[in-house]
Amino acid sequence: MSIDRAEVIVTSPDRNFVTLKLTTADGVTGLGDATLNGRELAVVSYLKDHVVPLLIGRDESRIEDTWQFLYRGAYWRRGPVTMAAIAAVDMALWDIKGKTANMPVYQLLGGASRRGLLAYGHASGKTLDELFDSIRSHQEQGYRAIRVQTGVPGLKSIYGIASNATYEANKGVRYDHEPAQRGALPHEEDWDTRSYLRHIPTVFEAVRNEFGPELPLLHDAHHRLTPIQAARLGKSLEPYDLFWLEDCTPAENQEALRLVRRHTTTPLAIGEIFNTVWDYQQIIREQLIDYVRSAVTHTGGITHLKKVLDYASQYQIKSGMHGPTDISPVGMAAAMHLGLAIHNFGIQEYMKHGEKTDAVFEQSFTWQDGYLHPGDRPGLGVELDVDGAGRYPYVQAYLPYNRLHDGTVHDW
Ligand code: KDG
Ligand code: MG
Repeated sequence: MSIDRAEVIVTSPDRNFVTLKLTTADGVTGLGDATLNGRELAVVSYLKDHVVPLLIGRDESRIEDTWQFLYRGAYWRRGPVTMAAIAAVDMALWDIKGKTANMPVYQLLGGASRRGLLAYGHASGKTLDELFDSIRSHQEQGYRAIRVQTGVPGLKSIYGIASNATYEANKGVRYDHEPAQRGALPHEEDWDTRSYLRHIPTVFEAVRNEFGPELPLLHDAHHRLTPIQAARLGKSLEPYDLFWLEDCTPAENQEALRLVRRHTTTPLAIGEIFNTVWDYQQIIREQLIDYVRSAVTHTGGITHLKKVLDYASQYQIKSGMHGPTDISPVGMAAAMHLGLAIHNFGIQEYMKHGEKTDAVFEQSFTWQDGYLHPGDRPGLGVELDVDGAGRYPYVQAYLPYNRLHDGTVHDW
């Protein structure tokens, strides 16, 4: 057996997705997600120009060997483009292996460790009333854990809240809180850390008063704080018992988390922009985080993220895999299979895709009472309607960026 065909399919039903489709000599197909929000075509080129030619004729059963060949063989290691491309190959090979074995991928990873995956959704609102409505609507949709993002007085637009600009730029087509906007240039947002730090604890106090102590609440600071500011935020949120505070600092400075940890017991989640186990080396070994946020799509696939999570498990650190709308249904399926199988599963982020996306990617997962399950179809359980995908060509889109009031570019 060998890989006969490798196609890179770009489609933009509600937003851009990059999918690798492998076909073996006897006609078994496998899908992998290679979507890198705002930089999609870089991964397309990496795959088409440099990876696809290497895959033709390879034995599709050799997943680990192919991973090492693509990682070590490139000489240039790590980085989001490389690791998204490798992830797509890896997922597609697991998909093929599952179909060949007639088993869902989670069975190949050791079988189910739980009945389903607790998932959290994104509630947001510019005002408290809007936020409360959004939380209630998420509860009605079955969510048992909810991320809370709000507007901050004095700031026009802010991460995590659907802005009118986003909606208009996308010509009325957007997911609830999809931050990438279609158009030739990125949208500018504004930021002020002092206003944010004053406001957020009051929001969580109001949410706890309204919704009680039980509901798991999460919050994403989206890389914007210095270590001492993050420490202060974590401390000020302690009375509201967060499930986690995410990306409190731009975490490439791993040592920064030591300072944050010294001041707060609010659990910390980090890693959606990380792409290898080496990005986590210090923060896992020193137990500076509680949840690993990486997506299968951006961390070299199932093979590599499982290694990260196995390493994390030695320190009682759990998974909290990234699952915004820019992870395609294929990437989400891979996360669900991995999350179902590992022991140290924590929670899964789950933002629903749009109707057009769900029509192009036919999926087997279930969503019931706040829990996800990948389903029992052999492989990953996702099929791509290639003709349908062809009806939605790539549309240029960018993530926004931030400026402070004096015009300085700030972390977004
Ligand atoms: O592409 C960027 C998004 O994936 C990111 O902004 C979403 O931070 C995010 C989250 O926690 O879902
Ligand atoms: Mg995040």
